[in-house]
Amino acid sequence: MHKALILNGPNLNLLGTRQPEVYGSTTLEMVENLCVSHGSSIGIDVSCFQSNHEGALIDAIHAAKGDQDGIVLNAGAYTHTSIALMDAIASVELPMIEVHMSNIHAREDFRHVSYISKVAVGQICGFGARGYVMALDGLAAHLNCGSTA
Ligand code: DHK
Repeated sequence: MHKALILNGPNLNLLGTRQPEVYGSTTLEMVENLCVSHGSSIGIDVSCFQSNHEGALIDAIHAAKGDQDGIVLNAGAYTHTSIALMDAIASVELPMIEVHMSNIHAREDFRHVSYISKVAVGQICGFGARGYVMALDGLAAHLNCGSTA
């Protein structure tokens, strides 16, 4: 059985009440429960962590090396700013799928840039909570086949 970390960044603890017209009504707890149950159905043991702090997210990425087989990351606004998170992912050499609830490409220009994408296997955005399930499927394909093609 593979192991994957679902890692959520700043403000995602407010899912469910935060701008529901953008991020939907699904809470972070619901997202995490969905990931755990979907993971077990496809042979992935899922752990979840959320932090509003860049350093705590970097520490979680470092701790995943040797413990996890892959990461599903919604870095929130750090997506668009954090070279440190990008470097952390590159450093641990774990496959990472980037997720966003909203379609960042259909929003403000500053959300179109993702440092995270540069070190991601792929990006899923615009599908709300379902995006995390799609990311786990993508990670499973990558881990089982060495690619998502
Ligand atoms: C979440 C955030 O907090 C924003 O800063 C990103 C992302 C988009 C999301 O859609 O999940 O720009």
